[in-house]
Amino acid sequence: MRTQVGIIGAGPAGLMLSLLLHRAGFSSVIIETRSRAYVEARVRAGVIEHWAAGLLDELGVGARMRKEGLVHEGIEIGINGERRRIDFKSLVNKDIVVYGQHEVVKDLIQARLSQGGGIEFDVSGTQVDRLDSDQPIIRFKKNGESHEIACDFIAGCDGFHGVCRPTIPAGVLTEFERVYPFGWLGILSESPPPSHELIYSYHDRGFGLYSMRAPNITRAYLQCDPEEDAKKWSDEEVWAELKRRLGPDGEKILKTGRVFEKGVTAMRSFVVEPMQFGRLFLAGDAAHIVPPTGAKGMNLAIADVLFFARAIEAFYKSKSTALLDGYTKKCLSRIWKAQRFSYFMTTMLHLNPKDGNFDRRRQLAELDYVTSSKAASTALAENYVGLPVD
Ligand code: RFL
Ligand code: PHB
Repeated sequence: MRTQVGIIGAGPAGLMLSLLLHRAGFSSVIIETRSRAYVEARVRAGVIEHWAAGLLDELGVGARMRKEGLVHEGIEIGINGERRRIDFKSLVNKDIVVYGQHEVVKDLIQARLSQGGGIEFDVSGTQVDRLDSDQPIIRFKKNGESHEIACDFIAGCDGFHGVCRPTIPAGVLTEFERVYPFGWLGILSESPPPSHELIYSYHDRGFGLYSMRAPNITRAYLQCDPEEDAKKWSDEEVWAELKRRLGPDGEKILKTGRVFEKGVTAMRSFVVEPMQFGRLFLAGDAAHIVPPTGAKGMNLAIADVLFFARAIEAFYKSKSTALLDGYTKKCLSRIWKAQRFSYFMTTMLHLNPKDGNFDRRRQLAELDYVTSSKAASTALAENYVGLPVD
C-alpha cells in the first residue's frame, strides 16, 4: 500500500487530519488499534472552541453538532456556593459548543468513510520505520496478516500511550511535565444539569464541575485522589458530594438520575519538544497533555493537525518545506499558552493537599479578581473560547 500521509490513530487529531488532507486533494490512510464501536463510544471531552466548531462546519461535518450541540455564551464560577458568571459574548463576542467528543468522532468517521477514505480499525503491532528517510513506512497486522504502508509523511496522532513518540530515538525529545496530586471522578447521568451553562465550582471540600451532554444528560466531575477507585463511590455518595460542592442551594438545584458511567482520570501537564523527527510529525495527545480544567485537549489536537495540513499543502503545491520545518514552533506557541491557561484554571480551582491557609486565601483572591475585574475576566474568556489559529 502507498499513501501520501500515513496517520496513526483515529481520535479527533487523526480523523480531522484525514478530512483536511482530503479537502486539499491529498491521500491518507488511518490505522487504529481499537474497533470503530470502541472509539465511537469513548467518553471524553465536551467543549468545542469557537474556531474549531467553525472548522467542523467548513469541512461539512458540523450539521449534527449545530442541531444537537449546546451553544454556551458563558460559564459560571462557584466560590464556596456563590456563583458568578463570565459572559463570553459581551467580553469577547464569541461562544463555545458543548458536544461530546465521541459524537465528533462519529461524525468524522462517517464523513471520511463516505469519501471512500481508508480507515483500518482493529490493527495490532503498529510500527513506524525509516523516519529519517523520504519514504517512511508503517507496519501493522490485521486479521493475522502483515501489512506495510509506504508514506511520504507519517502523522503520529496515536495519543499519549501510542507508539510514535517512543519510537523517536533517545536524546531527540525533551519532556516537560507536571503531575497533579488529584484527579477527577466523572459521571454521566440521566438527569438535567443544574444550570444551562457549565459551573466550575471551587469549594472547601474540593473542586466540582457541572457540565452536560444534552438538556437531560448531566456530565459532572468531583476532585478526588488520582488513585481513587471509582467503584468505591456509590451513586448516593457521588450525588451528596456534588450537591455539597455546588453550595447551599445544591440540594434544590441538582437533580439526580440514573448514573450510567463512572470513572477516574488522573491529571497531568506534559509537552515534548520538538514535535517532529524526520518525516514523523506528532499531533494532539501524542505530543502534549493538559489537565481537563481548561477544556483544551481536543481543541489543541485539532489545531495541531490544521497547522500540519497547511504545511503539507505548501509542500506539495509549492515544494516549500518552510511550514513543515516550522511546524513545531507554530504549534508550541499556541500549546504553551493553552498549558498556561489549563494550569491557571486547575490551580485556581482545586485544593492542593500540600497547600496551607495562605494558598486558600490566595485562591479566593484570584477567584474574586477573575470574576470581578473586566480585564481579568476578558483574559479568561479569550482563552476559554480559544486563541487564534491564524
Ligand atoms: P486520542 O483521542 O487519544 O486518539 C488517539 C488514538 O490513537 C489510537 N492508538 C493507536 N492506533 C494505532 N496504533 C497504535 N499503536 C495506537 N496507539 C493508540 C487510540 O486507540 C486512539 O483512538 O488522541 P487525540 O486524537 O490527540 O485527541 C486528544 C483528545 O482525545 C483529548 O485531548 C481530550 O479528550 C482531552 N479532554 C478534553 N479536551 C477538550 O478539548 N475539551 C474538553 O472538555 C476535554 N475534557 C478531556 C476532557 C479528557 C478527559 N479524559 C478522559 C482524559 C475530559 C476528560 C475526563
Ligand atoms: C465535559 O463536559 O466533559 C467537560 C467540560 C469542561 C471541562 C472538562 C470537561 O473543562
